[in-house]
Amino acid sequence: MERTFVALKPDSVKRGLMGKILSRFEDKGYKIIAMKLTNVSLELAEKHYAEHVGKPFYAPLLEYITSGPVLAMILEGENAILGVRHIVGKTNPDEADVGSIRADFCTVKEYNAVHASDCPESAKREMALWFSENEICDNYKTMLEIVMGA
Ligand code: FUP
Repeated sequence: MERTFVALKPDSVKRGLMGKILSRFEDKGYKIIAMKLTNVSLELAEKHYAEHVGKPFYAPLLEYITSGPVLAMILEGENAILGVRHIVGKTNPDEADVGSIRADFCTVKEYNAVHASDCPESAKREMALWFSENEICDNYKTMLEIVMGA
């Protein structure tokens, strides 16, 4: 079982798309084990996007991610990192597969609705950056787990 970090960015929150986007992950069967609506400090934004320091879109990216609340979460499931990235779609909505979140809910890569960890190392780093251990609720079973006797 794999865990991954997902964040619905400020455009998703402001446009009232949280429920619709969240349902994509729930419908697929991922288990939500942590979630919070939170304002992102500049310090957290800088740490989160450290790999993009120096790139032309870095400053606007920080401004955007700190411009309003973000719905941060940890999802768990089989091959969750790759599977969630597939549901999210490519960075540029023009290139994202139809049916993916970025294809269906946004038009430009600068405001692309959602973040999802891109590899196990990023997932581990981002989960630790955004959540403390006591915010993780992995002490319950989903209906699927109950039915499967997991
Ligand atoms: P992704 O992993 O799909 O979120 O994409 P990246 O890590 O490459 O980029 C992180 C964020 O930077 C994107 F979600 C949007 C922003 N970005 C731009 O604004 N312009 C670019 O050319 C590339 C990324």
